[in-house]
Amino acid sequence: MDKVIDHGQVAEHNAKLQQNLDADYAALGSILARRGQDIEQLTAKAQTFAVALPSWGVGTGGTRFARFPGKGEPRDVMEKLEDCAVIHQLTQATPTVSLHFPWDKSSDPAAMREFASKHGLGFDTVNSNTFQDQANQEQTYKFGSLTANAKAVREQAVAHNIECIELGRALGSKGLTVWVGDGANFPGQHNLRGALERYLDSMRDIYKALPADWLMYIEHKLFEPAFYATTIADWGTSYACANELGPKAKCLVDLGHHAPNTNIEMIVARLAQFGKLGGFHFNDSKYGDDDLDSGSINPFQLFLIFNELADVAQRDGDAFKPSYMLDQSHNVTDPIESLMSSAIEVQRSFVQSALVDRKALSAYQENNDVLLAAQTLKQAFRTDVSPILAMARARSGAAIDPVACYRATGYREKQATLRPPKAGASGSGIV
Ligand code: PSV
Ligand code: MN
Repeated sequence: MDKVIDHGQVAEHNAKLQQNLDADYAALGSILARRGQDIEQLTAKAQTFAVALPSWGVGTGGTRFARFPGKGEPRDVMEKLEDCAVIHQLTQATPTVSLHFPWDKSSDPAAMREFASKHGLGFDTVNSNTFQDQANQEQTYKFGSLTANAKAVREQAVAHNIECIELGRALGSKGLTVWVGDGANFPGQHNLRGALERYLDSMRDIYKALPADWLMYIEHKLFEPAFYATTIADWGTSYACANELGPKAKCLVDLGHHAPNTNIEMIVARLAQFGKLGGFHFNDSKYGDDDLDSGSINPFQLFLIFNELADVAQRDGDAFKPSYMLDQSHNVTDPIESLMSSAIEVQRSFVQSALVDRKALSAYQENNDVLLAAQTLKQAFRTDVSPILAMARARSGAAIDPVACYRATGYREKQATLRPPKAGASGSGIV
């Protein structure tokens, strides 16, 4: 397997940290043993964890006001894949990349496939983009895409989604995520019910083009860019549409797409209960779609979401496999560092959720012992599983401390020389 970073550098980094890690791991192992938990089993579980990287996340993002490009950021999809390979090499937690079209449309998909397979990467769900106009596009999405009044606009948006399926198929993807910014900015701008009817008609046409082994993920978002009434604003609408469309349509929960204080873990439980939980876009936020690193603002919420997923896994077994993706935008951090940190934070919640004593929790719930039920969750959440995560990485050939190792390699500085800014380059896609 080819490596972007010299394997010797990772080994040298790990050698310096291994002794301390062994001591921390042994200490945590005895704490967990007292609770009847086997650290080896938890480490093996951590090694199975995987979350997809958003191709658009390796570029420096921006806000509605400005974008401050970073040094050595990727200028095309091959360079994005190179950065994704670094993230996976140092974490061994991100084996797939989620592409966004047309941002990642390449004239040489064979080269993409070759690079990916040489570096142990696969392609996750593909994402369509009808929230922006592209150069030389015939119809504008100014007044909507899949919901537009004009049939020609809707047809163009449907055709783009079908093209995304074709592009993804050639790369080995198995799903299409559809997020539209469609909606109204003013009361009266459009007929609320009519817009959803048109959305469903368009989605039916896309659904028909799905290969047999593909899923379609409907991503909802409370607001922005349509501030008055977003057509697919909430999980209820997403669920109703997924139901209308059929078994291959599922709901995707992006953590940043809800009003502050929304109980997202309850949404997860509801969608799972009715067989429509398809997957996640992990990120964190203070206010709305802030696209911050996972676990940076509200790690307890992330843990509670994984606690619900552990409950579903206990009920439904291994058959339940929601797709995990990161979706974040980096304005002030190095995107590679942020994506590594996020992958590890999501993995942390995954492992912590396995620490919950589910039998005890059920008994406390049964007996209305509210305090001990809450403390059962808190005990798992408060347990620092960092040695488990680091040991899982060390055993999988990744870095014990990915950010420190990455900085020591000087990768970013090297890219700053190798990748001088070029006009028209597709930095991150997020403006
Ligand atoms: C929209 O805010 C979103 O979460 C969707 O997933 C998009 O595809 C992505 O961000 C990139 O803009
Ligand atoms: Mn998203």
